[in-house]
Amino acid sequence: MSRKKIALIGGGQIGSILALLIAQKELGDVVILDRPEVADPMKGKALDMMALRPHGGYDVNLSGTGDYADIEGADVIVITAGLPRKPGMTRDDLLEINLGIIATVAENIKKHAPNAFVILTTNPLDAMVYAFYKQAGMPKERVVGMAGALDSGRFEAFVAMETGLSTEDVSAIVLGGHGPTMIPMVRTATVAGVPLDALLSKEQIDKIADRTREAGTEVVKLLGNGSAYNSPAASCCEMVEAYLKDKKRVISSAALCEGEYGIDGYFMGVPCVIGAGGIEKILEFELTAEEQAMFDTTLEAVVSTVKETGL
Ligand code: A3D
Repeated sequence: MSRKKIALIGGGQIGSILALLIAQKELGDVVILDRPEVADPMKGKALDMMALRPHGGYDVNLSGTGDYADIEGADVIVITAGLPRKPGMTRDDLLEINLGIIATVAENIKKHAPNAFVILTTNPLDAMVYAFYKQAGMPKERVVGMAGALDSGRFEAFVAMETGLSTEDVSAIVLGGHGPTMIPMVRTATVAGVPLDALLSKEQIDKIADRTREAGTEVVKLLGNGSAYNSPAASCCEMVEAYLKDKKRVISSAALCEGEYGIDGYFMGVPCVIGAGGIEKILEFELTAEEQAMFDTTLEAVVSTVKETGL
């Protein structure tokens, strides 16, 4: 039985951590692809992680490359290629340059690994996943954006920090676009089934929701150069694992909605069942009038960024 092949397009901050996480979980062999001019540094990163194997207790192979021929037949692809934000930049400021990068990536994936399950992180996420989908011509079940997993994780982390309770017991989801209009779903969040409003004041809950919406920007400001990478890599790894192990995990992800939540033809952060079929299902539930109003606002923001792609 051969191992699964996982290609990472972009071996920067997220790509590097993700390679290590995938290796430690032995999800498959990892190919890290970046621009041809940095093929050697990619080979160096991969070799360093090969040398970590005796300490890390894993046996999968890692390799680095600048040549798309090396991703031939990949089962899973995670695209992180593109520029990250610098302090003062919004995600939308990255649109033009990252759009060009995604076009090249889409063309090469179509050629070398058309049967892969593809996860994107490149920002502005909701527009980049749409652009990739339009250009790669792959089925909607196998194209998804990673954002909700991270945003939901941040929400859960802040609830755990504020209550002093275990993150293991916090269950919370963030819906909508990956930007300041995202919707931390306060009403459905619980700690082991106990609703948030039984544990925290309205003021505390509002503060957590606001911090969740701005968590990426908070990290960008503190880092001073680049954006968050550890938690995004872990979020991608969770999605890769759900697919390869057919786990039927429910993970908020940017999936193509065709009627779900009243959205038609846009990728939006919604609760997705991820298993061997890729995005197997989008789970729908009724929103309150207030939540629906927030959903309308986030959809407007996504549509406006997508329109800027001209696709
Ligand atoms: P970074 O460390 O700069 O890595 C990006 C890598 O992409 C670099 O190694 C580049 O050399 C490489 N690259 C650039 N152009 C190409 C190309 N044409 N082909 C192949 N590789 C290329 O960034 P990062 O890893 O920190 O972030 C990657 C992306 O994810 C950025 O766009 C971030 O804004 C985005 N991001 C998204 C989230 C979400 O939750 C959606 C979170 C964090 C970061």
